[in-house]
Amino acid sequence: MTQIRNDWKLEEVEALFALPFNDLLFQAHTIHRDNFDPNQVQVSSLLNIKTGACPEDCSYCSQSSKYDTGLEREKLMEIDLVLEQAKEAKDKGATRFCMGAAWRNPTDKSLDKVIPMIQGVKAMGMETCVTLGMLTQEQAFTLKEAGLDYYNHNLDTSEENYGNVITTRTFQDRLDTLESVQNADINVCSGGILGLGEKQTDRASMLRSLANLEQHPDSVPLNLLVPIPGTPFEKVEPPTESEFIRTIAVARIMMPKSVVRLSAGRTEMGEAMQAMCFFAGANSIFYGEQLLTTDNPDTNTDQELFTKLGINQAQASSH
Ligand code: SAM
Ligand code: DTB
Ligand code: SF4
Repeated sequence: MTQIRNDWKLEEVEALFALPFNDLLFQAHTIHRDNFDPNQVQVSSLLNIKTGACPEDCSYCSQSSKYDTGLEREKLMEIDLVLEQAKEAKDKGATRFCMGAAWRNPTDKSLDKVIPMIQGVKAMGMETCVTLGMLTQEQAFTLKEAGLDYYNHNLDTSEENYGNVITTRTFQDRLDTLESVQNADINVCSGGILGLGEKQTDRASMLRSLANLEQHPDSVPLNLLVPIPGTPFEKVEPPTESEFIRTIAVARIMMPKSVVRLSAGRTEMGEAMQAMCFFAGANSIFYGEQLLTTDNPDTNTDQELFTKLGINQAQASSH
């Protein structure tokens, strides 16, 4: 039986990273098989409902107002357009629709506008997810009442590396929001980005923070940085393929029942790389031509990949 742990020590996580690649992958894949159908992948589609002019200074992001990335700012989208996009995503096979906003935090007034979007998407029979920045406890309860299934809020990097990436909020702020979301009994989606100039120990530390949460995140997105011209991290050396795959494998071992999402960065990954990520324990992707502001593989390419690998798409679970 799989044991769920919340007491990982950094040395233990580093020891997993240090295993020979085949031993690490074998261990991760065995745990994956014990807990999931190894040939099933969940697909989520993303929509940026409010673009740009974000007051935060996240050094990787196209939407921060601190950097000139050439992105046009846009107001919060009208609900009809959002639901049209959700319908399109559903028709293409997505089971979850995730709406993102370039906010530090939502105001209560803006939250009131997002709620009918959540309800509209849910009424279509899709799972709902939003990522709106920091939340108060009260706002988390409001979202729960609205029927929200998942809240995405990434730790992004290790506590130790956090100040090199973002200075307008703290790692603790992120943990506080995750706590409010879990208190409200909303499923947590939280992960991070690789390629922020972090060391392997930072990756171990980030996964440790996720796995040592009182409850493991239900979903763990692992993003490969999409380099954005104009941001401080535009030219950072990316991790190697094996480093990225190792991180997925370690996440799978530490959080055996969480859905691990192979997230941003897939346009730069070939078939074999993605196949290795699925073997290592990834069982979800972002699906659809756009992430938030950058490109994602087109759906035909992803369908072909699934066919070649014999992968089935998971159905939406009833919430
Ligand atoms: N503003 C909210 C927040 O930061 O929580 C929600 C939207 S924000 C864009 C959602 C997540 O997208 C970030 O936490 C980060 O992990 C990811 N992200 C943003 N830009 C990225 C990039 N260039 N490459 C990879 N992941 C990125
Ligand atoms: C997550 O972990 N990755 C998604 C989603 N959660 C919101 C966002 C990826 C953004 C990639 C860069 C962009 O398109 O702007
Ligand atoms: Fe704003 Fe989120 Fe981008 Fe940070 S990651 S600048 S909070 S939109």
